[in-house]
Amino acid sequence: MSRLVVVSNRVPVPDTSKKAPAGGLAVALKAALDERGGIWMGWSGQSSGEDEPGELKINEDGKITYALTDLTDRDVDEYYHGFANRVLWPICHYRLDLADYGRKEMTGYFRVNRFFASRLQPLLKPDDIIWVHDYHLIPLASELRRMGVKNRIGFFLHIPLPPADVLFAMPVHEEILRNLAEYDLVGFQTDHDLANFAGALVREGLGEKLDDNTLSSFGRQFRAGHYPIGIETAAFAAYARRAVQNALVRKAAESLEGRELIIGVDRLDYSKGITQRLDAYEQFINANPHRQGNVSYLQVTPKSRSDVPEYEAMQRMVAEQAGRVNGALGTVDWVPIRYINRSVARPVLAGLYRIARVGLVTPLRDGMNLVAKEYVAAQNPEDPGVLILSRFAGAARELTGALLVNPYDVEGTAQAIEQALAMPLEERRNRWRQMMDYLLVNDVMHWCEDFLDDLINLSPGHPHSTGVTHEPIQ
Ligand code: ADQ
Repeated sequence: MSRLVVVSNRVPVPDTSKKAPAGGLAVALKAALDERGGIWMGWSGQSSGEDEPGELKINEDGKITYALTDLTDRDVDEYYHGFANRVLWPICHYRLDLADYGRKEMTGYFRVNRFFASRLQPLLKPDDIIWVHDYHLIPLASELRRMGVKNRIGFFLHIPLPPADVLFAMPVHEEILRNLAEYDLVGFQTDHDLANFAGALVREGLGEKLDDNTLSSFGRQFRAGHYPIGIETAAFAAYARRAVQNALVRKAAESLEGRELIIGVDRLDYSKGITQRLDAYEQFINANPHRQGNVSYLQVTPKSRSDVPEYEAMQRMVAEQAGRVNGALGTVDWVPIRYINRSVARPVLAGLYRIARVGLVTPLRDGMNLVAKEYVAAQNPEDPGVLILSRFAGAARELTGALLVNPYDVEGTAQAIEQALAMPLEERRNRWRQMMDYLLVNDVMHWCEDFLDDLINLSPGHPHSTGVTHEPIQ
């Protein structure tokens, strides 16, 4: 059996000092690595200052070798904060207004990918299967190919791939498409992302679609598909069942004093639609006086990327907004919004989802959104809550038992909150059962196996290269 080599920007090296369970993606990839043996490589998250990063930091754990590298300050600035988070992230989330494109950052992005490739290449064996993750590392296959690596290489994009008109606003879009075409298999979260990718290639005359999953572009034939990521459904449901005993969850339940709980859980990010959601909640309260004092909205939002200015501003804005709504609507014995600005341990999170009658998941754009799936998995089958889900989350392609909303339509979302709270038990059960059955089958292990099977079983003779090469960006 070939070894598996996973490459991702950050690597969840197991921390034996912490008992907290890892997230689903880390569990699934670790299971695949445990089975096949292999390497997980990426950035250590640390900077070497101005000096060139030293040797790879190698950590062996059973059949897995974790290989981490530091980056210089300049690398972190240009590759990570610069191009990945201030160009690719906003553009892929349809936020052209927030994209801050600069040649220096773009060059840094390609340079760091070349650097990652140079560190990985000496570790590779000829029949290793390589699986690269996410938007930080799009050029990795091109760089490896240039170094003579002939292994099978797959790529999975965790975030959305926007339509041509949005993507083309990025001056370097052709290079990004060309780099994606260097993989043997490119995976997206949804059929829409896949269609956008194929559409962008065809629109620019850069490629053609040979069949639903085969594309030809830049002198290569390669495969592309959609592989919606899942969660560890059964394990998450078990946490949630047990979490009823958790002291923090019990305290939270008691503090509700019989009020219905509405929950929102997101990384603090403009793509998650938090401010529109708070507006919708305010409208819902104003439009439904009988709910005043009888519901509580808990928003759990750990800080993320707080050294990027947009995120710092957002943090202030959300805190102010929650404060304003509480000031305007709250009473001496009722706080309409409870706003927590940090992360919560997974078992506690599972328990909070379970005691919430409504899960409010309304991103303006999201590759998948695992919170929506976790909320469903955590419900009590006898008395499940209702998921309100943005139609612009990848999860909406699968979770059709949710109340689907347009998060830009604040009044519509407000109405959905009332509909969810008023929903009869039988309808709640039917909607939940349908989603849960789906999630039990389509869990994160299934996602991982599905992608790897397709990558490993590409038809013999693949890839087809016409031998056309292109110059690297310097
Ligand atoms: P993210 O944008 O980070 O992921 P998401 O899919 O919602 O978004 O995953 C967030 C994870 O972090 C969930 O497992 C959630 O439980 C956890 N989390 C969020 N807030 C938390 C809190 N306060 N405390 C503890 N845990 C918290 C990217 C893409 C998504 C895609 C995933 C996976 O942007 O669209 O679904 O990758 O492919």
